[in-house]
Amino acid sequence: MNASQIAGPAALLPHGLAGEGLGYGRELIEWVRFPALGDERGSLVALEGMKSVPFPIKRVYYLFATKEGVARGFHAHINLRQVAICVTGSCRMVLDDGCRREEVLLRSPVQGVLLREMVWREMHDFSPDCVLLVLASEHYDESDYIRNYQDFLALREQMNPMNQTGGM
Ligand code: T46
Repeated sequence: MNASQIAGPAALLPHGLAGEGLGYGRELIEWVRFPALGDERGSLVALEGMKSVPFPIKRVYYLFATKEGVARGFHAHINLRQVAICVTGSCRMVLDDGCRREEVLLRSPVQGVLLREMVWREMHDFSPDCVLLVLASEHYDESDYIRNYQDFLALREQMNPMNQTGGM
């Protein structure tokens, strides 16, 4: 796929992604923190869309029993926001916006990392007990995935407001 072939998905972006929506000028790594509501019995975390989670939650899934040495992800999403929380165990997540590539260690049930649109993600080094909980802003849609890194870079470049001429 080349940049001209992916003009379709870019043109169809429901949020009209550009600038802020694509994360320009923002930190690549954004943590979302959840207060632990504890008492003498233990701890509890409540995850609420548009409250502790910065979007309405349409889908929840979790990764568990990931085999040793296996890495997952290796894709970006055109129109999906997610928060990933390691509720038990740990894993390393790499985020890449085409300009910056940073990594975080997820190992806390009281904070998650925000996965914005058009950010390439990879997950590595899952501990045997890792349960990675993911809250998603949209239902599952395979057509929303960009699974080729070169296509991702081309689409990012095409959507960069610095490259927009402003007219047709
Ligand atoms: C992401 C990272 C963090 C479904 O049928 N429904 C779903 O909601 C999901 C998430 C997946 N699937 C199917 C699609 C594949 O046949 O489950 C299989 C494994 O999915 P995938 O290879 O995409 O899994 P990961 O771990 O590479 O990526 C997942 C999410 O798909 C992705 O959105 O951001 O976790």
